[in-house]
Amino acid sequence: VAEKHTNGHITANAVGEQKTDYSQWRLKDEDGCQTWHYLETDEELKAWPQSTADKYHLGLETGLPKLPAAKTPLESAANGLSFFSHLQLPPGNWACEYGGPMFLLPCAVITWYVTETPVPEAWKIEIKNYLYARQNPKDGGWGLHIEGESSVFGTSMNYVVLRLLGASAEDPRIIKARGLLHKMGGAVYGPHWAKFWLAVLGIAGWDLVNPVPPEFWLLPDWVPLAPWRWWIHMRMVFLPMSYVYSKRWQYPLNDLTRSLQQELFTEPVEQINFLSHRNSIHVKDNYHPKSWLLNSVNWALVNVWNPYLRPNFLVKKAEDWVWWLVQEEDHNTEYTNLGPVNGPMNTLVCYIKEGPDSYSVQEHRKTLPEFLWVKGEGMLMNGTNGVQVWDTAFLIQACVTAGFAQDQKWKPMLLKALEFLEAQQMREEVREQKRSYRQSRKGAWGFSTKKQGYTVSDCTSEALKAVMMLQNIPGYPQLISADRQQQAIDVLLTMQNASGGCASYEPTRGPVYLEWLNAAEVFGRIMIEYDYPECTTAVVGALSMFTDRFPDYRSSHIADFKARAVEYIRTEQRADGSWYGSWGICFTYAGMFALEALASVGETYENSERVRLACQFFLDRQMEDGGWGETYKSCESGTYCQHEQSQVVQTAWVCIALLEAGYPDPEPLKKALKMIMGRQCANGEWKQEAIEGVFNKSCMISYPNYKFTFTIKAMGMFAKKWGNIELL
Ligand code: LAN
Repeated sequence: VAEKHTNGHITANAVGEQKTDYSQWRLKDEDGCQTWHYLETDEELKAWPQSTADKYHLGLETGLPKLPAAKTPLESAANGLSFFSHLQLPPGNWACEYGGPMFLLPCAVITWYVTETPVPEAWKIEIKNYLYARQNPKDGGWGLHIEGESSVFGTSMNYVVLRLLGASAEDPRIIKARGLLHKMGGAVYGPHWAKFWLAVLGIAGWDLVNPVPPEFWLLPDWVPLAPWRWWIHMRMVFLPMSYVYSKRWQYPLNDLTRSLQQELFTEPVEQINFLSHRNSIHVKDNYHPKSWLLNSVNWALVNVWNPYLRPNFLVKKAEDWVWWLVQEEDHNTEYTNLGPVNGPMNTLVCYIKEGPDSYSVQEHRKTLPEFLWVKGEGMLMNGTNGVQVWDTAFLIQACVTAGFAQDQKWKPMLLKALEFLEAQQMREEVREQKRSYRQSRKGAWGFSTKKQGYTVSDCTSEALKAVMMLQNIPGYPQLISADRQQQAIDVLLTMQNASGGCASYEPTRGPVYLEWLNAAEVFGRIMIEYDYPECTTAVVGALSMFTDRFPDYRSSHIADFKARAVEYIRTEQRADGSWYGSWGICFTYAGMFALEALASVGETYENSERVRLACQFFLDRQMEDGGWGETYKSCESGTYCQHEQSQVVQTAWVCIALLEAGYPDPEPLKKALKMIMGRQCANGEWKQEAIEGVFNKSCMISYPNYKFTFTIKAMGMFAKKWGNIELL
């Protein structure tokens, strides 16, 4: 196909499909804040050469050399590390695509559109390319996540994105998507969040949107339903959403949005009774149907409270309080915000409240790009502003486990990684911690960056473990003092629930029946924090390692915490020996953590019936080729769902699980490691396989660096236990 040059080396083929020149993209990493840049001039290109990491992430040829073929697990691990080491970024961290969810680009693109924020041409092109690449070939739609079946949420929202970015209504791919959308009943059958964005765009009336009353924020703190008790991701989305809802703010209609009104619905827009579609929802979108309680509350709000009762003074009070909380969130995160949904929504709130050229809106415009990522398929939106701390911590741990930390060859890389963790530890509480309902954070680590600034129980634990492991090795500097390690422990000790388990960002604050108010439809278990075996195990591990080094620091508190935490892990085990995983897919992920927790208190195959049962659960599921493979359906359904292909990452998880458990027979492990080694490329790389992670039971998310970190760890553990024997 003939290609012609346009501005900025963007090319278009004969059918008008555009593509940027991938040799012009660069990833910038400043203190862990990652942004992609499309360089346009020759001077820029010369001054800022493309790195190996850039090339790798963009799917370009890296030119990394072939390595001597690995025969033993440690050789394979070293080859993997050799490849992975080239992807380390200057501040010391690793980056990656963190895609999967298909409802995030709409948040950003719709926000840009209604706040009239210019979007660079190269971005528009690559966002469209990504969405086309991810369009389900079968029916032309999009699902909740990249591997999911088409839904109204995915299809309507991504359809809108494509059109806002300039796709023609007559493009065959758009026609196909529209056809599917109509077959599903049109955009009125989308979930709450889709309806919200349609109302913001002015495409639908606010009547279509179930209530998001800011008044809720005025409930006294003791009320069990008060929003401060909700899971942080829900309340921080509810917060700006309630402001926009209260204002009934809409973007003025224009030709494009008027046209979308005709395209997205199955009947002429003038004839649609939006109010009657408040609860319309397609089965594919209805993962968590609304409860009768929520339906009744919504009914009362729509029919009684809003039209007759809602006093103006209360509305003002609620909006003011919400605005204050939005400002605190913006301030505390330097406008990065907790996540990719509340970030765009806070932007919109600032725009409504303070105007297009305000400082707050300008800052938001600068930080939103931290969520975007470019890969071979185009530009997508990450689930967080990165996976910096998390992946870096695991890489350090894997290297120490495999004995690589003593090797001079890897020392500079690991030192850099340690420096990164040092820089990313949170050193201060947020201002107004109590009033803004924030968990303590001094000494903690988050998942991505210090700037984002949210404590996560297991991120703090994994980072602290990595620091302790490395600083324990002669030759590494004590970058993080004993004091600072103790601060991390102080935070962790605030995070245990009455059950003994640990949740993610905060101890659980609300009752389980809050789930009856789950209005999102597309997600399960989102309203409060729950106990997670994964998070609990990480904390147990950090506490154990810490007591080995500082036996006198808060020792009785730690011992009590650990005992109750491990007891919680025991009670979470299912009758078949397994544990359900909430953040990785699924039983293979949680089982690895649970067996680590049990091993940390000396409970192993030799002395524990439950550990033997857990091992058997895995052995029963080992595949012909020695690997394990589980599909994301496990997370949705709560039962182990066999993947047709074994997966490198899950196989590594199970190997780690069996090694933690002290499983006495090396044969299944050898078979598994052989499979992993067999999949390794000549340059040490492993290729991406099925998606690894999950949240809220229904949405999958990629952890592409796991194929390096967990394989290296598994090989290292095996070699330590059974020797670095030749397997291939
Ligand atoms: C994450 C990513 C990391 C993850 C682990 C650390 C792995 C976990 O052990 C604890 C929970 C945590 C921090 C987590 C929580 C929910 C997140 C932030 C995500 C899965 C990444 C994306 C997701 C977020 C909620 C996406 C936005 C969607 C909404 C429904 C608001």
